[in-house]
Amino acid sequence: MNRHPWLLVAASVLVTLGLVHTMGCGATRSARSLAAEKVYVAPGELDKYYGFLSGGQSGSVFVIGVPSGRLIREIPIFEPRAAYGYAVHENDPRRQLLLATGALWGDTHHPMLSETKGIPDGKYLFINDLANARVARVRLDYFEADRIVKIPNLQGAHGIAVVSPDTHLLVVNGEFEQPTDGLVTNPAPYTSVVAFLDPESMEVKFQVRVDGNLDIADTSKDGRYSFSTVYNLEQGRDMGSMIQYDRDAVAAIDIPAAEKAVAAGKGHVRNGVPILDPAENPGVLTLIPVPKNPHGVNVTPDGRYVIAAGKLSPTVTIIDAHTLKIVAEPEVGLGPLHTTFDDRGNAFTSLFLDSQVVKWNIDKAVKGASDYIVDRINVHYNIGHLQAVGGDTMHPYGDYLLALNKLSKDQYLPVGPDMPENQELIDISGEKMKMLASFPTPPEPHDATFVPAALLKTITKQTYAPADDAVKAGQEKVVRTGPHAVTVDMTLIRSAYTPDSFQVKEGDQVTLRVTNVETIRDMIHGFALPDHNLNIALPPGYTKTITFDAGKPGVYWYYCTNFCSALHLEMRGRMLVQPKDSTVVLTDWHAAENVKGQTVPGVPSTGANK
Ligand code: CUK
Ligand code: CUA
Ligand code: CA
Repeated sequence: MNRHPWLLVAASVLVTLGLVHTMGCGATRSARSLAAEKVYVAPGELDKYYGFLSGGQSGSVFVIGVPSGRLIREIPIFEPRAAYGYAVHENDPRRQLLLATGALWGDTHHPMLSETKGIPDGKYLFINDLANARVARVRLDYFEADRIVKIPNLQGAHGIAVVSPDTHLLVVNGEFEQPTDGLVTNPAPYTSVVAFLDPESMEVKFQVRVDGNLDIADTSKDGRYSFSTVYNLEQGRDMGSMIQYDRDAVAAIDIPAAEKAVAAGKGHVRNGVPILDPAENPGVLTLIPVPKNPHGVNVTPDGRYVIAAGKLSPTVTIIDAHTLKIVAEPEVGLGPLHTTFDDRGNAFTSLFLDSQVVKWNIDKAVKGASDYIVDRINVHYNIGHLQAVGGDTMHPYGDYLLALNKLSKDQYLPVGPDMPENQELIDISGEKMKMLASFPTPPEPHDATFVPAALLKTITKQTYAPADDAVKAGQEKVVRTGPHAVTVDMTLIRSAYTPDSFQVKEGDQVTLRVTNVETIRDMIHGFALPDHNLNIALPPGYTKTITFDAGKPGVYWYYCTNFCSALHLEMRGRMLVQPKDSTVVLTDWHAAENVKGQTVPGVPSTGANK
């Protein structure tokens, strides 16, 4: 079909008009297109980076793609999560661990990647639970929390950091002060501790006592110091008394000196952990006075400086990371909270009250030059953390920065009385920062850290190696192990359960040991049992053992909750629960049922009644 030339002319005029038409946000359409292009990831293409966002009060970690902002995955950690069959049943060992270490919820704030030579090695992601003094370790090859530990003598596990450059230790700050001797000598002076954990055993090696609430942590790039902000040097118990001093402190702990003191037996052991009192161990703790109720503390990628954000002071304090002397205190704006870095000597500080990111040049600020502020960009609104890709390592990438904003106000339609939580992605590759995109993620993304997709690709494992307790195909069985106990060894593979039925009696405790014997990736099967609160998910090779009460007499269909094949809906089986005193012999469907107390390996429908 021929188009009239006039139509083409009209169309090109419209396009030209469109190009210069100023959009509501102040950007021209061409600026929009450029921004869109920078965050567009075509179907089938990969994001350049994977970002790990702490989920705040959701107790999880969210994984997003950068630059697309796509939500890729959720890693449940401190809370049960039905979507992943995680810690759902009351007898699930993970749920019991969560309860034993505090609660079925957590408040995750700071995701930290393990490092080798000052850059992420893709081995672990550590994440704190502020509320219950816990820290978890996520294995990045499986995207799964493999350790969750409770830290003794500490309340409010807030700032965490790995000791650079090789993850020698993990640092955890205690925010809420506790009576020094518990309640033994009440009223006792209150104090906090900084805990140092072995990243492999996750054991707390030692703690150092520091008075005043400990906030955020970072470490020097040479493994010498940990730095923690202390905002309540007043040791006030209410807000008014916490903001009396003009200066609080950055607490610098000399890690080798502390280790030496612990090795020499200088620690006071409490709940199995040696605690060093700095008064008895001079040189271990240095308090560097910084204004005022300081919040973030971030070490520059080259390891030269420590930047403490003033929060109630419009300044950041620049501290020499080797001499621990203050070298400059430049003004940056109102409510400075956190700082991150590019690879060209610039720092980016979040300004909570100004709702801005300010870019400033570190060398110029140290030299006292007047033109150290490079740029400012508005964010929407009330930014907390910000993180440039690699800004927390020795080798930042200098391309993208994620602003994690506390409030989104007019950015989205209200969702009920609430507004969605908001992230904004900023291009920091040029002199001027450019806003690229804004996207919501579930509440409350608190802080973020990133790995290149190219690294993740090399470490991700796609199947589990069968554990020692794995059930092998052909060795499925149903065994009555006691008057009120039945063990079911089960396997699953597309798309059937073996056995696909078993019988128990009312009052039985059923121990299900179930293995997904698939050997290819992405073949997760679920095991959901109606009215038994049982919902587990089994990745390929994975084994799970769980004991549950048989429940009321009846027929219960267990079924697969994860789509696995065209016969996914047919993937199910029956648990037949007979009444306690029943003598009925159930013979429907499967003749092999009702073999009294016998084990018939390999026969799918082995009875275990009587
Ligand atoms: S603290 Cu909240 S904005 Cu928990 Cu990371 Cu700075
Ligand atoms: Cu297995 Cu669906
Ligand atoms: Ca204070």
